[in-house]
Amino acid sequence: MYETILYEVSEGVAVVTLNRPDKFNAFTEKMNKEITDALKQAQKDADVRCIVLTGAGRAFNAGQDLGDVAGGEVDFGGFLRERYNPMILQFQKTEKPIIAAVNGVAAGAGMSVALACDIRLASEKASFVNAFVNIGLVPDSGGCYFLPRIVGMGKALELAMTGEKVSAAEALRIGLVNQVYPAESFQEEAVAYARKLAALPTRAIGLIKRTMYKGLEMNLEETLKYEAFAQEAAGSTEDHKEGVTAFMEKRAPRFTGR
Ligand code: T3D
Repeated sequence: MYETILYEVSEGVAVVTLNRPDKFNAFTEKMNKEITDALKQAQKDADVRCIVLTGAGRAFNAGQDLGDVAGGEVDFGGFLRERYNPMILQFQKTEKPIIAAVNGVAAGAGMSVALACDIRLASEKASFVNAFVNIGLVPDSGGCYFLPRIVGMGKALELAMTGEKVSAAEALRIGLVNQVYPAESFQEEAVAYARKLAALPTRAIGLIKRTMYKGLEMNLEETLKYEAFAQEAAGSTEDHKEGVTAFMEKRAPRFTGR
């Protein structure tokens, strides 16, 4: 069904694999659209309770396919508004946890996409390059929004202004990734992490995601109000009842995502 990505669902986890390994999985218009569609598909599917985004071959994603834009006049504003911005917004609209399983280099908009995911897991072979400045551009696809919020303004400016490569170990040190795993077992570790998330109360997790991101834009009073609204929704789920019942019965909860 998809041409530039693979989409597989198993045991509550949808794995979306960027699949242009010869081009370091660089973005084409089709891939932008297919990622957006895959996230929508995962959002609609009640069997999917966690999403993993990863890359085929050696790279995670090298940003825009520069072969598609080299030598031509590019309408940068239109390019971003029509292709990249809807894709990035879909990461936020998807009320399920999204893990970037960064198997190799994540550069340019590929790095931005990893930042737009909720959790970043890295292979020890992964690296991050805020490559925009290296071709005289500004971080886009949410890079200017997420990067300072994740690593702080000082580090964000350094990475964006120098365009230097950050290793997986350094990414862990500065809080750019949540975990680093050996390359040999990376895909299994990432899926195991995703399965754990998929077994948790999915609706509460969706509300946590929405409320935390909204909290970045609101003051304390507004956030408190939104938390009360979110708690009403979470408190009416079957998973909440199950969590309390399991606690009282001194057993492990069996969450169903409802
Ligand atoms: O018009 C616009 O550009 C607007 C859009 C903006 C969004 C953006 O994402 S802008 C940023 C675009 N991306 C880049 O500038 C990254 C360019 N690539 C690199 O800097 C390096 O390739 C990497 C740091 C990603 C990896 O370096 P390295 O040394 O590990 O590998 P390599 O040898 O440079 O690349 C391996 C292959 O992938 C190579 O192909 P070949 O020679 O083996 O046939 C290379 O050409 C290809 N490749 C890597 N990045 C891209 C790419 N092909 C097309 N587009 C790419 N972005």
